[in-house]
Amino acid sequence: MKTAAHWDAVWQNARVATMDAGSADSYGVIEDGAIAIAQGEIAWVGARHDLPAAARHVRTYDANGGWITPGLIDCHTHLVFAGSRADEFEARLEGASYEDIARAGGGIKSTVRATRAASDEALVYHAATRLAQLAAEGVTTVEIKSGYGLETAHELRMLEVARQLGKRYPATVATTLLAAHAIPDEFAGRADDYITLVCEEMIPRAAALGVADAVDAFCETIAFSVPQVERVFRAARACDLPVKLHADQLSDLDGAALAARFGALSADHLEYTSERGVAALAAAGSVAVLLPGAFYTLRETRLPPISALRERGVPIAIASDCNPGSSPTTSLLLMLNMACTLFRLTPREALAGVTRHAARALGMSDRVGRLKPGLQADLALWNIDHPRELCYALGGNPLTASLHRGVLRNAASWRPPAPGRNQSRERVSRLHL
Ligand code: DI6
Ligand code: FE
Repeated sequence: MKTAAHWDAVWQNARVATMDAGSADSYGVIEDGAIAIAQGEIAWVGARHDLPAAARHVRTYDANGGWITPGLIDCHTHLVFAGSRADEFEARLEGASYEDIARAGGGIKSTVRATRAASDEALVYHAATRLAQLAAEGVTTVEIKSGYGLETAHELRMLEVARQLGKRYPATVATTLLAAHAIPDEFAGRADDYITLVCEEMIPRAAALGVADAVDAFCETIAFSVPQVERVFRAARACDLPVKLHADQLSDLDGAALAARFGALSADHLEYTSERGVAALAAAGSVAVLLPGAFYTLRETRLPPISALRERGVPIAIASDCNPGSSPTTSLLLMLNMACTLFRLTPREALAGVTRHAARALGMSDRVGRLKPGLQADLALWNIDHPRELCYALGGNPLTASLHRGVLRNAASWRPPAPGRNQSRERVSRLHL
């Protein structure tokens, strides 16, 4: 542990919610707290009166009596994509069904077309804009999935764009290969052949290039079957990549149990998950990631099995699922409110869902998600009277400042210059793939 002589900064005059497990109130409240930072890591957390005497010589920042929580973590997004599906939103309100739209070539496929056609610069620009919107509400770590390329070069390009975001902007980015998201037109009627391509080419290449931290799949009647996902997971395992799963979102295919069999970091959505599936998740130690934005947008009425998850002690995370079809949102604070209002999570459960449990869903518990010595100094400072207010408000943004790896950041200045209008897909390989 670094002594005060090596500290770079001390934040004080703060009320701290460490979100560390085991604390009596589960927010981990320290009234009149202080946090010391050294080389981008948290060096010390505690009550101000316990600060060592040498802290006097360290540069001190005043939190003005506000609250400090861990930087928030959005552990399930599809942040990199081009185009908008507002036309489909409008068409549905004028009577078209989701199926009509898909048959007319819309839905996920329309986003695949727009994403393939977009230049690297356009993809970075739009994703950076969304990342800045998340960051403006205190998000310091974000998971980003591919899945709108559905072709080796384009899937790898999406992951590379996500990696670039993590290098260019002050946020930690975890990437997930979701090549098994939909069956591309080129493989219509040949889903097994597409899965072969995913297993034999996409996963090994993503692993070799180091652009994927995990592998995900969409297990659903309209997407991939259990045996197809098992092939994907075996290929991931052969490359030492952990897995996650879009499970039981629209029907119960026993997706949660499938994820558990492979020791998945998380199983996500879970509206139709059975008791058996919940028991399997508990035994495997997988996190249940709930996505209230998709539940709301699709006007789903079947609730995820919250009480069973609680009873079995399955850690629950909350994420935005930011995507242009089923969850067009970049507000994790709104997701906190929806998790409480729609799913009846308590504010402390919801807040754990975007901090310590979200970190676990990414396999990053030793780096982010709590205020604890040795973890990244990712902090969100809030003008609130109690952390429950982060869940209570429907809109508004009480963030006053945030730090990523100990550095104060300004999300408002992130937006890169807008790319020219006519850049197109000759740029596919520019990101050294
Ligand atoms: N489940 C979802 O809700 C999104 N992907 C998935 O597997 C939908 C993505 C989209 O409609 O573009
Ligand atoms: Fe998703």
